[in-house]
Amino acid sequence: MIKTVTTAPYKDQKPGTSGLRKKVPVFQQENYAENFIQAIFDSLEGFEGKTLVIGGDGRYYNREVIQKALKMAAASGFGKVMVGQGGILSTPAASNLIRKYKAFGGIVLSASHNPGGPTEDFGIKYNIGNGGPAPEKITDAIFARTQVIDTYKIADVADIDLDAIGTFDLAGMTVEVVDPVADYVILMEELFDFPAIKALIAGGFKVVIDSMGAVTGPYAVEILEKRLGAPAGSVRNSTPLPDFGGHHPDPNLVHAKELYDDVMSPTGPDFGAASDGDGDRNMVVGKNMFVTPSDSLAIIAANATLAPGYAKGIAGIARSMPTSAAADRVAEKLGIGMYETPTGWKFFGNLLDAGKATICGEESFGTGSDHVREKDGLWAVLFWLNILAVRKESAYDIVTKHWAEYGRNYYSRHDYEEVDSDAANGMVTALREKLSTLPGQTFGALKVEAADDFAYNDPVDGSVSKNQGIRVMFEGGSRVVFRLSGTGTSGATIRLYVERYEPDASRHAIETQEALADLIAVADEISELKKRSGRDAPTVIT
Ligand code: VG1
Ligand code: CO
Repeated sequence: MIKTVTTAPYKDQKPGTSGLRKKVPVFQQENYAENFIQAIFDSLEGFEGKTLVIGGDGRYYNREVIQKALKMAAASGFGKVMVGQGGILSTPAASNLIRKYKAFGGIVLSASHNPGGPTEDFGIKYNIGNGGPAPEKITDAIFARTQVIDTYKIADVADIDLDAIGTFDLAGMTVEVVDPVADYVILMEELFDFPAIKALIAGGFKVVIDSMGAVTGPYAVEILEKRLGAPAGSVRNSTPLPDFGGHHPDPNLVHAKELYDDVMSPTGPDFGAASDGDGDRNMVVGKNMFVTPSDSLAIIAANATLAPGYAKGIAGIARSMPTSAAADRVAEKLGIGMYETPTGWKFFGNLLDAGKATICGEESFGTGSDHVREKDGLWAVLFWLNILAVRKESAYDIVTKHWAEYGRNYYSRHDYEEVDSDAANGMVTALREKLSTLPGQTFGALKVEAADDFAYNDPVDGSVSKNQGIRVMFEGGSRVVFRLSGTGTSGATIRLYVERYEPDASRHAIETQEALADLIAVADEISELKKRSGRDAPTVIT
């Protein structure tokens, strides 16, 4: 029943910030997905007879790759695979299953916030036994293996019915098709004050969630509508579709604009949220208050004890380097540890496992905690609802009071998408060469204090990750950061991150782009971003 198939390496299977992402037609090449999956298995040791979790965000090609992965797991000697019904598992739900059932690891099929469909994106990522993304040591080994792979093993058997919950045999391996939502809901009910949120909603507080045709639909319907009593229809675009119904499931001010406009209208809902393709991100919007992800992290951390799961307090906070320093001030006040990591959730795993950090976040709409080892979109939404329910104040009041207490970190990210790769690399190289000459230079009222290419020394395992983003820091705490995206699939995406700290509460109501205008101009002067990219404006401003 087990066949060994001869194959040849593909040279382009290097995992990025979060797994391998390519266009669907690339994944549909002969043996392309098989090569990568076999390379994962070949890079692991000791999984004989153990359990693997498999699921995806429902995008185009999800079911086909799940069938391949099941047959290959059987051929490689796994004892059991737990797979979400219909092939569905959000990234945080997959992380939870791995942890709860002590699986050896998991394969999550998703290209997350990238669009889906026959000519759009697909992705494969591997998660380790703690439930989190494989660390660089493993992704490097997987890539090395893809470069020399010459065979893969697969069970030559019929497909499993992914829509039927139950236990099946596949070439001697057990396949358990599970409800993708049930265990996740149990976890959320343990962490948050559901009765308080239910009372808030029963009192007329109107909440909407836009699942953008992606994976969070079934989770959000079960939690918000069925458990918390929000009226039917409160979850929009709630059926996961192979092309996300044409939505670009990136919860930002461009792609979730409808929801944003609705919440901002005087008669619209009181609170809205959107999530991305695989359910690990969140955008949170209160009436007249868009909450930046960096502020969201800080405010969740500052109010953490209001949620039952965090009532005893938090041990530390971790944020990715480009995320604003708003959370740092909260950590300082609480007298707890603060960690700054490179972009990508895989860097939080060690800190969470070691108990150094309880809450983590990224500026890219990702927030999470030690409840799983991934960022978790619905978790963040529930955390906000819990805080709103207990404090009985609006999101607007909560955010402005937070700024008054801690100061405001004005913050924005500018993305230049699908830029010519050589032009983008040229910009980064030129910036690197300039770094040592920048300190001491002045640009208008701004004086450069320090400039570097961020390197991270993991305090738990001692590993070092270099070249994680160019930082130019100015006196007074302002900074600009440049990075190239590691998740895009065509050309290069340049990300510019801009931050200014404003302690003075009388200056907290300035429009963000205005408050950052001089820094944005200096960023362009230092990097020649516009000239080199050939663009006069960013594709997306957050
Ligand atoms: C982006 C974000 C990063 C996030 C990553 C994966 O990476 O900036 O913060 O961890 O996506 O998120 P990059 O390399 O494109 O900047 V997801 O929701 O796509 O799994
Ligand atoms: Co995602």
